[in-house]
This record gives sequence, structure tokens and C-alpha cells, in this order.
Amino acid sequence: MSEPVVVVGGWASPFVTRVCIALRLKGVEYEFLQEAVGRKSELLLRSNPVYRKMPVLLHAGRPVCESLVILQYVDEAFSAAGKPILPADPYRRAVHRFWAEYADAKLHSPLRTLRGMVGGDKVDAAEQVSAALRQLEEAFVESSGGKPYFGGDDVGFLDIVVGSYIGWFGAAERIAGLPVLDQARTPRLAAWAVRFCAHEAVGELVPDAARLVEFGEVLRAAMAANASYRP
Ligand SMILES: N[C@@H](CCC(=O)N[C@@H](CS)C(=O)NCC(=O)O)C(=O)O
Repeated sequence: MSEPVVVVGGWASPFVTRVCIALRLKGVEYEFLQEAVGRKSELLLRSNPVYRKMPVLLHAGRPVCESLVILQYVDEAFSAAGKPILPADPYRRAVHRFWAEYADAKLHSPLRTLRGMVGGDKVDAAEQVSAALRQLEEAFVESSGGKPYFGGDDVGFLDIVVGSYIGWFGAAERIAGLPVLDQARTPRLAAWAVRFCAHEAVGELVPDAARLVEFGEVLRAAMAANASYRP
């Protein structure tokens, strides 16, 4: 019997979403333990005592933390299952890792401002996201080589990482009333996003923007009620 795989996290987190997509892409069965809004479970705190953040992947009871580390772990630990997530060529692997780190460094913080989770100038934040998406569109052209995905013919590491933000692009647009993933400015990336969400391994795992807008309100209320809670 295979060893149990458990994801500890919340459905709305892009970092959690990407882990679920990777597992589904690999065809790995997993249990999802949904964290309650407003407090962190004992299991989460015990499993990720350093950062105290979701997601945590538990494989045979052993925790793996940090989403980019988890994606690479899933690719290696389940190498016999499904297609590889990272490219086979070491140089292309390095390029995918570079842009994945770029995406997390440049998108997450301004998206939080646009969603009203933290203060800051929303127009400035929208411009930061847009500038990062323009860079990522260039990376897409380079990396895809005319094929549908960053990974080429199929969804790969960089598709999963950037794709996990798509729901929040839409939600941020609605909340802030500013364009984010803009058809006019980044047409190839906008078309890729539609393709990515239609992929069989992705589907409903990228949350719907309207549902995320509602969730944002719940989250802001939880933060107002508990000043030490940080989502
Ligand atoms: N670098 C981390 C980021 C994870 C992260 O920020 N998770 C958020 C949810 S979206 C969280 O757990 N926040 C709780 C906190 O910051 O205390 C990863 O890639 O896993």
C-alpha cells in the first residue's frame, strides 16, 4: 500500500493551490486538511515550526514545507507517476526555478495590497504586478518555444507556480478596480491563463475570482478580530 499523502492548508492560498495541482498532475491521491480561517492548527504549527505557514505536505507523516520545495519533492518522490514536472534539461530546470522565484518575489506582495490585506498604494501595486507579468510574458515566449505552456507541450513547474495566482489576479482586479492580467498588455499570458485553467489537472483547483473576493472579506474580518493573525 502506498504511504499516505496529506496537504495541510487553505483552498484560497496560491501556495496551497500549486501543491494540489502538482499532486493531481502526478495522479497522486491525497487527503486535504483545510485550515480554519483565523487560527492555525496544532498540526500546521507542529509541522512547520520555522515559518508557521501553509502549505505543509505530509508524506508518510514526514513534513515538507515551502511550496516550491514541495513541488520539487513531489516531482522526485513520485517520479514513477505521471509526467515530470520540472524539465529534464538542467539548464531549463534552472531557468524554470529562476522565474518561479521571480514570480513569488514580485507578485505576492503587491497582490496583497490590491486585495486590501495590507496598506499601500493600489495604483503602484497594480503597476508592479503588470511589470512582473510583462517580464513573465517574455519568459513564456522564450520557455514555451511556441508551444502552449511554459513547460512546452504540457503543464510544468513554472506553469503551476504562475498559474496558482490566476484566481487572485481576477479577485484583485475586482477588489481594486484596476487591470491586472490585462489582455492588451500581456496577450500571450492572458491566453495561456485560459488554457492553463482548462487543463484537466487544474480545473476547479484555481479558485474562482468571485469566491476569492468573498473569502477576502472573511479574511479581513478575521484579521480585524485577531491582530496577531497573518494569512
Ligand atoms: N513561501 C511560502 C509562502 C507561504 C505563505 O505565505 N502562506 C500563507 C498563506 S497564503 C500563510 O500561511 N500565511 C500565514 C502567515 O504568514 O503567518 C511558500 O511558498 O510556501
